[in-house]
Formats: sequence, C-alpha cells, structure tokens
Amino acid sequence: MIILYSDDHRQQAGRAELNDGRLVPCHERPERAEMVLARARQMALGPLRPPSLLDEAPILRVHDKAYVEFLKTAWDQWVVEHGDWDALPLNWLAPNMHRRVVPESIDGKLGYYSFDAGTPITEGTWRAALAAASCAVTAADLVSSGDRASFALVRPPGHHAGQAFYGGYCFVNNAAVAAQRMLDGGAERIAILDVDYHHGNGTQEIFWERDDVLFVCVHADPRQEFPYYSGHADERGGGRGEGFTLNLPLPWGTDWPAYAEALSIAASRIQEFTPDALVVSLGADTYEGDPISRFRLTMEDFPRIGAMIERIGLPTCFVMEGGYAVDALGVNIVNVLTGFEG
Ligand code: Q9C
Ligand code: ZN
Repeated sequence: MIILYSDDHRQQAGRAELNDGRLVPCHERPERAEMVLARARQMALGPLRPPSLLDEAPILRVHDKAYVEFLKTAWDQWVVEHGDWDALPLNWLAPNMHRRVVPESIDGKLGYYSFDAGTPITEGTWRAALAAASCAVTAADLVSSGDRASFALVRPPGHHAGQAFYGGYCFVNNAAVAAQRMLDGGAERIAILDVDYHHGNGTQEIFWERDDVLFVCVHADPRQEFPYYSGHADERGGGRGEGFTLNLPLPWGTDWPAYAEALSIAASRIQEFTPDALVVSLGADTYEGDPISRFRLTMEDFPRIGAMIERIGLPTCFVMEGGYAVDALGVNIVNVLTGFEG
C-alpha cells in the first residue's frame, strides 16, 4: 500500500505535557513517526509519497473557520504575551460560564479551544498539523480512486480534535478530514473504525448528527480513562445521526480475547452499514507496553487486528493516531498493516 508521509511532522515537538502532576517530556514526539517509517521501510510495506498539496480547504470541511484561524495564529500571539516557550492552557470553562464571547487574551483563547494540558502549541504546530491532514487527504484520494488500501503515516494525531477544540495531543482531526474528503469526492457512506486505546471524542463530536458517516470506536472505558467525559456505551449519535455512533468501551486490563470480541461486533456493524470505504484511526496504544495505557495486547495481536479489518472487505484508508511505547511502535503499527495485506 502507498504510504503518505511528510517530514513536516517534526515541526510539532513540544517540550512538556502536564501528567500526574508534573511537567514531563511529551509522549507524542517526532521519534514516533521515525520509528514507524523505519519499520515500514524495513518491511517493504510500500512506496512513500508526500501529500499532493498543502491546502486548508479540506480541513475547513470538518473544523470551524474561527478555530482554524486560532490554530494558525495562537503561537504568534502567545510569544507576544508570554515569550518563546510552549503554549499550554491553564484555565477552562466551568458550567454556566460564557462561551459566547471568544476571549482576546491568549490564555483565554487557549482554554476556550482546548480540553487538556497535555497538548502544547509550538511554533511549528500548524505546519505539522496541516501536513498531517494533507497526508490523510491524499491517502483518502488514493482509496477513492481505486486503491485497496493506503496509510497516512502522520503525527500529530487527530481523533481527539473536534470541530472547534483541540486536546489529547490532537489539533486537526486527520481521520475526519479523510472521511469527509471521500464523501466530497462522491462516496455516499463512509465508516470510521477507531482502534486507538482512547475514545475518539473529536471524531464522535464531528459526525454526531450525521447518518452518512458511521463512527465505531473500541476503547478504554471513559469511567477509568482519558478523555473521561465521552465514549460511554449509551452514546449512539443524535438527530438523524442516532444509531450511527457505536461505542464499545472495555475495562483496564483488556487482552486479546475480549478485544477481539469487541472488534468483531465493530466489524459486523460496519458491514451492516454498507459503506463505500473505511477509514481506520490506527493507534497502537492498546499495546501492553504502552507507558500511559492499560490494555494488554501483545505484539502478536496487531497482525490479527489487521486481518480482522481486512475481512470487513472494504477499501481502507489507515490514519495513524496514538501509541507511546516508542521502541515498539514501528513494529506494532506495521504489524497491523502487514496483517491486513495477509
Ligand atoms: N495519565 C492519543 O492517543 N493524557 N492521545 C493521558 C495519562 C492524554 C492520547 C494522561 C492522552 C492522549 C491520540
Ligand atoms: Zn490514544
């Protein structure tokens, strides 16, 4: 399969995230993509291609204009107000505070548009996010024009980013951009399967009221795990989108048998939807060695995930999401893809 990749991912290299009460080095770092790239080359997974163009128009199909403007300008405003150090939010809205007025000061804006303190905005954040989304667009276009599969080897990840919010290391929802791109290219229905360890709250929010995008997510139970306030089994979509969101939360400690059962329920629902194509939000933070996660999938389980996705039988665009056991990430991500290819 063709691999979409841009060195511009290196432009997102935050210094620190707030975790367990401390500022610690960002888990979401450039080495992640380098590891996957090295392993993809080693396994001859497929040819590398850059995104065909860098264009924000496909991003604006799923994100608010004012939010994108914020992403593009936040760093410059931050430097003026606070100097040349990663921008992290430290205030959020309590219930019944006002969303109506977008704050003018950068601290107000950061809190307004974010939901955690783990996602630093840096000088190169927008450039990296634009490149990642553009890789996802090109990957989507390949599948739309007949390729059986493609792989957007991207970071920063995307599935926690909503129409007008960032967080969970995500700024632009690459998988959502890819899905919308396929619809804009003539597809009638697209399914998104999210196998990252964390709930894809941003993707869910973007497509909540849509019946042309089925969102199916297998993830750690939000009662125990980030993002805590989204991803419960009773969240099924709203309005005409009711029934087109399927959440399959699993407890800490989940290993292959329970994971496979949830994945097979996910696969059945996707087949029942009869989409034109599938977008996979591909995280490998379900791995037992992941430093911030608590599932127990082994290296041998990742090719099985790929094989189960292949058996759904759809043209498939893989978009990389999380996975923080950096030394194992290349093997685990590429294992899904080689498992898919059989
Ligand atoms: N103590 C993705 O995998 N913080 N994002 C977790 C754990 C946020 C993960 C803190 C994790 C976000 C794309
Ligand atoms: Zn994750």
